[in-house]
Amino acid sequence: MRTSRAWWALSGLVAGALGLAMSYAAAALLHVRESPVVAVAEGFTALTPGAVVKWAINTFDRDDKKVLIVGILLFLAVAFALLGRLARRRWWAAVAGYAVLAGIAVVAVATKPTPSPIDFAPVVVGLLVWVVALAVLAEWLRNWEVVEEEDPAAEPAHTRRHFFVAIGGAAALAAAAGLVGRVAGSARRRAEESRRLLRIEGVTAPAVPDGVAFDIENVPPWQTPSEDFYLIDTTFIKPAIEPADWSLRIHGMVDKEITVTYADLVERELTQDWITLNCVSNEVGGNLIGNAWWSGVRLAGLLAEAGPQEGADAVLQTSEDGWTCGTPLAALTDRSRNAMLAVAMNGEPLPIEHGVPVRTIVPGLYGYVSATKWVVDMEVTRFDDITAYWTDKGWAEQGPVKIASRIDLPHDGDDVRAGELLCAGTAWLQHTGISGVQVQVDGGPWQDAELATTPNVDTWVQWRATVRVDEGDHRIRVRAIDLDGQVQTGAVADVLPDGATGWHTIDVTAKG
Ligand SMILES: Nc1nc2c(c(=O)[nH]1)N[C@H]1C(S)=C(S)[C@@H](COP(=O)(O)O)O[C@H]1N2
Ligand SMILES: [Mo]
Repeated sequence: MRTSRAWWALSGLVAGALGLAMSYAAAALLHVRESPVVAVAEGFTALTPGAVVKWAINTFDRDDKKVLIVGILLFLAVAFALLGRLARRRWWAAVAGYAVLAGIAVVAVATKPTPSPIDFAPVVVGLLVWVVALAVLAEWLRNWEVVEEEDPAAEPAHTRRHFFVAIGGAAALAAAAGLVGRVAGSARRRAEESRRLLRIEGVTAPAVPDGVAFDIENVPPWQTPSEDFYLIDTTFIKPAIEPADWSLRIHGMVDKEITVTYADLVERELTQDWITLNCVSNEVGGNLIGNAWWSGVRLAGLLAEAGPQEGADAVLQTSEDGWTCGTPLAALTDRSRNAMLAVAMNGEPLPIEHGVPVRTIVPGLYGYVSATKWVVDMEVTRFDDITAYWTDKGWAEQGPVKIASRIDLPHDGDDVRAGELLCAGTAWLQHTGISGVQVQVDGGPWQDAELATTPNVDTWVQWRATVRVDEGDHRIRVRAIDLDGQVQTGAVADVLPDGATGWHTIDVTAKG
């Protein structure tokens, strides 16, 4: 053993630092709220007895969090160095050590209030980078050892140089990743900060209206909290636009091109309403749907100021990140439809991932043809003259929502008690409205469900029904009827090109 243990320890340290820096950068770029280290620090605080936390706060004052983070980093530095040394003789033990550290981070992330799969990505990135970086460094160290072993007198300059280049490169990469993380993270922090300071005159947060919810346990709430609202977009890095830097240009086939700044916009009369938004990619029974209180400015008025010209039938919307969609002009100018430039969601400025400072909301259209987040440009045009992000990929030009209903209780595969069985769920056809919901057991007669109320035709409606099930396996289906009397079709269609159809069906087993 001629190469010193110190080189192995240093390799472990550098590989560890590179993994950490990469996971930090990944967290910042993916807009995961916290990097793994911060998640661990928070989990640690949550598990620490109150008295100790109080002592820490008293002792370190406002620096208590920094002290904890520095403590964790020091612990990791020692662990990385030891794992590096361990890797010399017991490679798999070192890998297992990294896996344990990653496991701690996974637990910390999983115990956050609303973890989503993407939140785990930084941990995975970190673990992969650790293992690969250590493998590369170990490879060069071993070569160096072999050369020394074979000819102790020889100067192993060649292999040594390779090792130094590798370890220097890894350290430089770690520094670069750390910098990327800092820059991406600080843009987000600035945007968070100005969002937090935003006060929009007139925006309210009303209570959930009476009678809209049955408040049945395990059924999604009628109002979707913003942090639980589904997220769909094509960005890896969410645009972080300061309101002061935002403006919207309305141009194209108009009499007068106009540009609206954020200050102009929020001075206008506000419109506020409950509106359900859903994604064309929502499978039958899926959860790419949410219902929120939106506040904004009606597009009908803004477009009237610009004056659309004869022959125009579409508005090509573009977001700051370059995503596009084509929206029927008529849906935006129709004064009976509350199409708006939304500035707030559930009484708060839009969350960054939901389009702060301004997004479009159009009741009755799927998001992919209407709900542009971070919207900055609207060109009045003709469908014949444009294509947009999703229509380029084979989705339909027009995207009116389709009638749908969902069973939220019981769940597919549940064991239930034989006898009376409470079923509950939601149904929707925004801009038209739902007049009835029916459930069916084992292909029998359709039974009317009870409907909750709705404040307008633009939201989903909750339903409940009690059915009888004998002991054994059963299949339960649901269908909705719209306010024009049209019954939801049972014909199955895929989400591509213009939205899924078919009855949501679940299987349950009733036991005595
Ligand atoms: N800028 C931008 N806006 C976008 C998208 C996008 O990819 N980029 N996706 C759309 C789609 S397909 C849907 S379903 C809704 C989802 O909105 P949400 O993420 O706020 O729920 O946003 C729409 N607006
Ligand atoms: Mo969507």
